[in-house]
Amino acid sequence: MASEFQRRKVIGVFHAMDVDGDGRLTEADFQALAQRWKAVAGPVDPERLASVMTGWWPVLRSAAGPDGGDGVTLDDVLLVVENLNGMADAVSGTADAMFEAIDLNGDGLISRSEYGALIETWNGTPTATDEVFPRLDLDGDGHLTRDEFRTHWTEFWAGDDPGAPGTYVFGALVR
Ligand SMILES: [Ca+2]
Ligand SMILES: [Ca+2]
Ligand SMILES: [Ca+2]
Repeated sequence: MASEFQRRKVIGVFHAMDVDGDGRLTEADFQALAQRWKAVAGPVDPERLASVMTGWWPVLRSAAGPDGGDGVTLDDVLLVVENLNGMADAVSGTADAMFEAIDLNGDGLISRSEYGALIETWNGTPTATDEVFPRLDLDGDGHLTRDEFRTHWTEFWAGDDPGAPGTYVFGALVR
């Protein structure tokens, strides 16, 4: 079972991914997300980004069972989250594609403003990140490195530690 903490952590992301707001994730939501990303992406190959994002769709859909055509619920997503420890390569590959999409100026680092653009794109709405960014910037040098980002991304999806900075990788403070 996913913990109550994991549920609270994932629910905000679930709503951000549910682009049409019907409470279920469908392939159409994934395509809409991929389009949103393509519009703002940094030096990442847009086809690679889209394929990484839509690549999660069959995984989620299979968690929804044979009737997955009805869409994927929050509980289905949590089922996948519970099993991510066995999918470390897929998780870090997604982190890397996201990192390259966020790195708008292609200098190999995520600045505070690039991070702000990430969260805004992900949520589809302006979101304050001043409180969050310093928690993610582990060495305080004003940037997120690829390793810092990968650590946080993996912690968010596969971890269960409320004290870990990765809890805040999507900007929102889990309450
Ligand atoms: Ca939906
Ligand atoms: Ca950059
Ligand atoms: Ca740093």
